[in-house]
Amino acid sequence: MNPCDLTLYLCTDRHWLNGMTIGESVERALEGGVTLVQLREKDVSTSDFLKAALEVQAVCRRYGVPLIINDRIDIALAVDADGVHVGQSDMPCAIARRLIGPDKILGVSTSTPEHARRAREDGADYIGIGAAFMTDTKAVGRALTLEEIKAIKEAGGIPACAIGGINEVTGPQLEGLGLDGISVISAILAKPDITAAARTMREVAERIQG
Ligand code: TZP
Ligand code: MG
Repeated sequence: MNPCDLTLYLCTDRHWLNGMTIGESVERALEGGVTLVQLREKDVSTSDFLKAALEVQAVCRRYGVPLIINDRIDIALAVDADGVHVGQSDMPCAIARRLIGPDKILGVSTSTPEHARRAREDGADYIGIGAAFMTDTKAVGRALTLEEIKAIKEAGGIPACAIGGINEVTGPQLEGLGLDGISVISAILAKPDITAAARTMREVAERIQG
């Protein structure tokens, strides 16, 4: 298994499956160079979440890419996933760390420098910073400025990726902010050729790193 590489971090979204299984869509993205996968399920039953987790885990393991579970620590523990990602209204980071143990990957969504500092103090391995740009995928209120993204990254002092509205047009604007990668849903999964879209976004990600 590769360590936690934030370069091109795919979050899943059932909305775009178009007849594929979630495992098939993730496999296409992995084929194009995704380095980390987060299973992000909203409004599914626990049993369907568990089923999806096992399906995506089997694919991720074949590619040696870690699988992170969004929000549901119980699902992560049940399948022995590689990590958990929590938002500001989810299980607090410090408690999540206690529940999953020291060796699992723990990520936290942040939108202020204070969130980022607290995430580091409470044992996060990485932060997601967003929303970087406006997006139709999630109600985000407003987009952060590039200066805010840089300040959040610096306050955290741990690996960080930006999320929200990142595509081949907006992504290059993130260069020079000190980011370790980008997290993407629709710029990969909403595209007819998921593998080609992932390849394009991988190039964007490598260009903006550091
Ligand atoms: N958190 C902040 S914005 C967002 C999440 C999960 C949605 C990202 O989706 P997209 O399609 O890459 O804008
Ligand atoms: Mg959440």
